[in-house]
Amino acid sequence: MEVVTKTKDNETGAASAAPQAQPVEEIDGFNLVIEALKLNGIDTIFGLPGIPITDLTRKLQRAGLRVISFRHEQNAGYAASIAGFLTQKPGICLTVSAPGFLNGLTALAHATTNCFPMILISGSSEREVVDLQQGDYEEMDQLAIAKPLCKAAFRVLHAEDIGVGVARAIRAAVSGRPGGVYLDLPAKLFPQAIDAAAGRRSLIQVVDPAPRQIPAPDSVKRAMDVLKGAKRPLIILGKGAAYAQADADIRALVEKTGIPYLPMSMAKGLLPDTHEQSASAARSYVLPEADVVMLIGARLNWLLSHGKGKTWGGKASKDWGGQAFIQVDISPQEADSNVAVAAPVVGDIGSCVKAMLAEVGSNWTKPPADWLGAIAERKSKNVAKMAETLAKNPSPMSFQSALNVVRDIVKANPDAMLVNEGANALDFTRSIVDMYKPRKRIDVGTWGIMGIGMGYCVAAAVVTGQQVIAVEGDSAFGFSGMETETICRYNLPVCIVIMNNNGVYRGDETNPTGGADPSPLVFVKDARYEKLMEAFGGVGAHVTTPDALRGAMEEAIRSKRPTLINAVIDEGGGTESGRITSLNPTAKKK
Ligand code: ADP
Ligand code: TZD
Ligand code: MG
Repeated sequence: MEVVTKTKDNETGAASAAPQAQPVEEIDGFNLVIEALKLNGIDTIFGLPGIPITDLTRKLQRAGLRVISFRHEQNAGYAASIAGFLTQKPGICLTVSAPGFLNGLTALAHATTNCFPMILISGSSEREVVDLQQGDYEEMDQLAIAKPLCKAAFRVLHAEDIGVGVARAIRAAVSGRPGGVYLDLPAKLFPQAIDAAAGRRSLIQVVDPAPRQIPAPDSVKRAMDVLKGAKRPLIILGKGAAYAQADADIRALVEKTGIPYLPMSMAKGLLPDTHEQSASAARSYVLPEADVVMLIGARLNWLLSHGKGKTWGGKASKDWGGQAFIQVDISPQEADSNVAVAAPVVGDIGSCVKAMLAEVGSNWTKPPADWLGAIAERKSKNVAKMAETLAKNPSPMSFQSALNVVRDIVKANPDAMLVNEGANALDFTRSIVDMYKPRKRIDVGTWGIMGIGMGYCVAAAVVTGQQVIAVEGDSAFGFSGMETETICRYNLPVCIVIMNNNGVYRGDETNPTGGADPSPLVFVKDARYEKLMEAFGGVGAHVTTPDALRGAMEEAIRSKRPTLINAVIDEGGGTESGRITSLNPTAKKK
């Protein structure tokens, strides 16, 4: 701990040479923050320096924490959010006041929406001046602005309260349903010095930050009774199940019951996508046909068509399809959010799945053969159709012919992290590229947000130490592209593949007026994104064939060097909004 030795007289300005002066050890706000974080196992900070936290970033590094400095706070924030998802520890994003804080706020809201534990720590200006609106440097009432966008928000005004502030932020982020927490640290707090021994005593090492939440036995029994009565059962695994790190028990539950399952995007790989019980390739068949659906860590939000309507066999767009839902979730308010839930099981997924496994025992009756057979039939038909498409080799490359290469590379490198954003670049990757291990696929999440790309790449590389592969739409990449410099600066093993179709969804739109401005949906044709990586000392490649793409990806993984591969894709190959055209008002598209 960095302490300052002073004599008591220093504080009154009297000469410290006085013989009766007692030396006292002091510790300041900077060091209390650092010690509080260290005490709670925080070892990595994602952020961007400036007043009033510049010295904090230096001191954090000096204290042995890893400080990853970004080019824009939003990317640091996304990095922190996904670090939280991957580690179950709150990811920390550190920013300056007002604009830096606001730049980080999108990611804080994103963390809350996605149930990822994250703490945004922002420096703030002088309270007295802010509250009287006297026009301080970067003046803003940050606490008030953060509150509606996060799970909890705290401000620390006195050095002796830093321990409590950090402890509360950690607990709020990781306990129950995880989420984003804001911690406001005013500039004046950092140089405040207090007695070092009292300072140390004021720090809190959080005991059991995310306590297990054991489901009520009768709720488990109710759920198992519903499941036992099913003729066409289905399990849906969401990213809450991936977050829970209960991989072996989840796999055992799926395998012992023999129930077909669908992984949501970030739950892919919880069981390998090639698992015979995976119903992914028969999704549009199983959703309307299933009679009992057990959701494990997945919400019935837009990504699951709200559990109703035609997707679920309902007659009209808002009609219930008649399924009985079982919902396993840590949030007691989640059930009945969109349709009735017949059997809510409230608890942490690890405990819930264990309790259900105990009920399954060894003589569980597997689902009826006609249900499994019907799924298998659809699956093999769709898989064969997909194989045909993947085998084609058109020029220019299609999304499919390019992603066939990524599919092989991921298969050969199952420990690699896959980052994915875009529209068509997202949807095609999700359906074509199989995942083999839990928590390897990280993507646009609940909001379908563009901009997570490079922040996620940095965090994935830093937190897991694994090779990272990013499949990026050319538009998606643009939101965080400057972080290629960050990737090079920290020399991270990141291979970015840009599916370059010259625009948002497609690159072939024109200005209907015939004027000089291009369509709002297109970019500079044949942009050479790979030069961006070369500018910072990384490797760039421009590829127009699957063979060249394969060679470049293999070389990136062999060398572990930061690499950007600009994969030229048919500019007419995409559809508007990818797979979610129906959500787009007035778009009746190609
Ligand atoms: P997806 O987008 O994959 O469908 P969602 O983000 O919609 O997943 O749902 C995740 C759900 O998982 C949330 O409702 C959240 O409350 C829940 N959850 C997160 N962590 C846990 C946990 N450890 N135990 C139980 N439920 C959890
Ligand atoms: N801004 C933000 C923050 N998130 C968004 N989702 C959007 C805008 C809207 N949007 C999408 O939903 S996908 C997308 C945008 C701008 C980009 C699609 O283009 P792309 O992918 O190049 O990334 P494809 O392969 O060309 O479809
Ligand atoms: Mg594009």
